[in-house]
Amino acid sequence: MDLFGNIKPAETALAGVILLKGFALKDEATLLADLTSIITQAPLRHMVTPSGFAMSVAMTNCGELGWVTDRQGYRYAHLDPLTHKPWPSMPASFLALSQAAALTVGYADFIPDACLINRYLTGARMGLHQDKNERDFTQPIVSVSLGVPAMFQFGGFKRADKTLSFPLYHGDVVVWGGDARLRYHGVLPLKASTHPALGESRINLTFRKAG
Ligand code: MD6
Ligand code: FE
Repeated sequence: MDLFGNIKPAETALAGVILLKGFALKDEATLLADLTSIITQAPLRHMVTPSGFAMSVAMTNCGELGWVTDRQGYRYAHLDPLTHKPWPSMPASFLALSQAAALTVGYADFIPDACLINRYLTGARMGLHQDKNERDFTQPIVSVSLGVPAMFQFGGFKRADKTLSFPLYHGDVVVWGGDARLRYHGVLPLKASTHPALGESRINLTFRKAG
């Protein structure tokens, strides 16, 4: 795994998971202002899994499509089930950041139509899962971490496979693609901590070409 190595474009498609440390830091102020505007229009909420449990992570979306879960299953939807309105459009700052990150590791034409926004408070976690509700697995996922640090778990292609954990800090961006695209991954329970801009929370933005 080439996770902490230097970026070597010829190898990135094989390695599949690239950590760009601090890549989003320069855009912090704009990202946070745009985030506030999105959450005002489409509030964070605890969605319910198909088996009926409320998720500990609160979620919302922006972009043409939003990832949702309820008793009917996981899917992408054009309308916010809470407001019955389209999701807020993807801010220019979000689009530019995700495209710059994708381009940095060799994806020249990443056009995300979905940005899932996850908010973790102390103790919130995300169990091991695969991201497989998207149409085209040759498209990468770009993941932006803001706020308090979290331990990200990265596993194999079966849920029971061994995992590695590594910390994600404010401003880190991870690009997933290629061979890594369908690996199991998750987030360990968030440790209590405070960030100057985001208080006790961690925000994760995941950009995808879903449709
Ligand atoms: C999170 N992220 O970091 C959850 N999935 O809060 C994900 O589930 C994720 O960061 C696919 C690719 C990148 C990710
Ligand atoms: Fe995921």
